[in-house]
Amino acid sequence: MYTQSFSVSDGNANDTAKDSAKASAKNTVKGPKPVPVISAEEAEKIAAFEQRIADDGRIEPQDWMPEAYRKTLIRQISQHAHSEIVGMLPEGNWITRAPSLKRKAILIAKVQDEGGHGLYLYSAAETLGVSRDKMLDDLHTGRAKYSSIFNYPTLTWADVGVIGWLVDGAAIMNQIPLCRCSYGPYARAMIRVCKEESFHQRQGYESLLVMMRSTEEQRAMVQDAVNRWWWRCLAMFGPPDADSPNSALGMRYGIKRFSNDDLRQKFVDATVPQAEVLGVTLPDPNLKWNEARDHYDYGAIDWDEFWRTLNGDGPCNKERLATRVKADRDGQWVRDAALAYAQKRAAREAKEAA
Ligand code: BYC
Repeated sequence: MYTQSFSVSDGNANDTAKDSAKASAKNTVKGPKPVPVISAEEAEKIAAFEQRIADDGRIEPQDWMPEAYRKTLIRQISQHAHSEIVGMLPEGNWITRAPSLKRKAILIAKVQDEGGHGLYLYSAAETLGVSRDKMLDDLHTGRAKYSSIFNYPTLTWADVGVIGWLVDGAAIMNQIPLCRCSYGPYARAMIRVCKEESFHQRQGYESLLVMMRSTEEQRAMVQDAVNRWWWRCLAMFGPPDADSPNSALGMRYGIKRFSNDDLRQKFVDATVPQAEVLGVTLPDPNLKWNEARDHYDYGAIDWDEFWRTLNGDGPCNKERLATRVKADRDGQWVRDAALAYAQKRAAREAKEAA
């Protein structure tokens, strides 16, 4: 939790420092290093912001905020939004092949929910002054990240259930604390997202329960899917705390409430009993209850694979990006038509009012 005055200078103070340094460089050839100057007004704004964070209050779009806070939120919220809309693809792939009308209806609703989550999140990011076009351009050109988990293929119907159980389960574990994040629009968006994710997780688990109570072949299909998705889900929480460059800032600003490793541990502890009820084996020989720690111990995650996937070399990176770019291009005529209609309507209303 944030408790102390900032030891890392915020963006605004930095800008002031840079401006002051530039001015000094212009006016003097040599001399002492310029000391950053913050006006009394600026210092007051920083203090008010710090106090709001320390009091666990919410920062709203119209409030003053340090540039570093704005930037880290834009980075996280836009990546989160991209994850939602790319996350529609692996499951969307199974809509035409769902095994019954009921499963098809559930899957369509779930994929639609993910699209909705993307929209709330893009809207929340827009309140920070970044345009949706810019965010999408960053996604389409590979400048922005989206969750590593969506760069893997969904090979069987059991993968769809496992995504619900484990991927959505991991997403909820990460996202519940975000409902208390310091930025109001993000926190409010996350409340609705978490309610829907929790339904997604339960429907995934239920569909796996049905398969586990069925034939030997179906049980084997579920086990195979669990074997392929388990370790990727653990990696979803992000790099170990010691290798997480953004955590310190996120925690200090009340955006992140728990570290990557803490959330990963919570997920393991919650999931092991669920796997037992389901009757599947989690693919980790080192998974053991540790009485002293009051937690499960687990084996080593393949971080090389994680970073490779993040850097564009996962099994489906190229396919996922190409699909998003095509969807955007194919939807251009809809956006053009909506804009033309809005302009026509505004012109008619203006004429009528005149
Ligand atoms: N995938 O310093 P770190 C979902 C990046 S699923 C890709 O620890 P931070 C859904 C990280 O961005 C999940 N990239 O970063 C579920 C950073 O790169 P940059 C989406 C990852 O921000 C079902 C670098 O690695 N959820 O919603 O402190 C269906 C170093 O990491 C990943 C969210 O986005 C990863 N797994 O912590 C549909 C939740 N992990 O930006 C959809 C909100 C790390 O410096 N986000 N990186 O270039 C968060 O809570 C945090 O941003 C993270 C990372 C825990 C993900």
